Amino acid sequence: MGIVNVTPDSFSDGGRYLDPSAAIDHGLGLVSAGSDLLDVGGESTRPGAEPVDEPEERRRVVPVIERLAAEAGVPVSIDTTKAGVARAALEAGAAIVNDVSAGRLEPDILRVAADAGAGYVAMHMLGEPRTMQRDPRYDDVFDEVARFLEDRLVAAQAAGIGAGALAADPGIGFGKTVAHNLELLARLDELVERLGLPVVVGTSRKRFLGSLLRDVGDRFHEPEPDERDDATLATVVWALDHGARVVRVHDARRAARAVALLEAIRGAAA
Ligand code: PMM
Repeated sequence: MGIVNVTPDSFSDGGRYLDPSAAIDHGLGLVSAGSDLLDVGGESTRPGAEPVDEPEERRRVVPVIERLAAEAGVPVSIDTTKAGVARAALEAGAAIVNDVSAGRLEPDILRVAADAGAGYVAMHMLGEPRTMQRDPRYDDVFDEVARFLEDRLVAAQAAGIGAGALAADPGIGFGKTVAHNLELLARLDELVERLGLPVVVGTSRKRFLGSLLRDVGDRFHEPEPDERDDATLATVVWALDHGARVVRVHDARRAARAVALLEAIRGAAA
């Protein structure tokens, strides 16, 4: 899943694709580079980010989705927590709703996805983006994330989304310390087995990768977001080898090459 952020303030690519034609070109480029899905978002979920109102979010994403849905040749998802944005995006040709609130912020988003027969990704987040990284705490991060996702998937089905249209995401970096992110990745195959549906993982360029490299020792400095694609790849390969079905990435070319190699090794093992 290639990321198209139509925002001025996303943490790694904010402002680069705010202009619709730049975002469309970027999305088409991600597909040429190997993306099988495109995820278009108009509101940054960066820790501390300020919310965007619905008309502005719609204004950012709808023209980009219209063109990408018509031309990219792959399904397009809308990364939003707002029911009205999801509806407009689905009317513009999106096929999937990627909701980092899992329907907690605007419960109607579930019905919007159900009525359109769209796919729906429910992601775990502790709290909300403005405050989620202020001292996140869990008694048992794995169990709490798994339970949350189970509950939200039940709510999604109750709203009419078919079981076959659902996916879940542990929400790496959304109200989680480095240790929480590591435990969720380390136990990903357990999560996949417990949920019994496709799992999406988004680690691309996230801050915990920089923190981990810094903490490994003084051989590495802490890389800036756009220097984290190699670290991202380690987690992409890990995630796919531990049951993830979708990885959400900024650098589709590197990820697609890693996937091709992983598949070659798997093919030889079979
Ligand atoms: N991460 C971001 C935004 N949307 N959606 C899902 N399903 N999973 C994620 O991990 C996720 C997401 C934040 O990253 P960005 O600002 O680079 O888009």
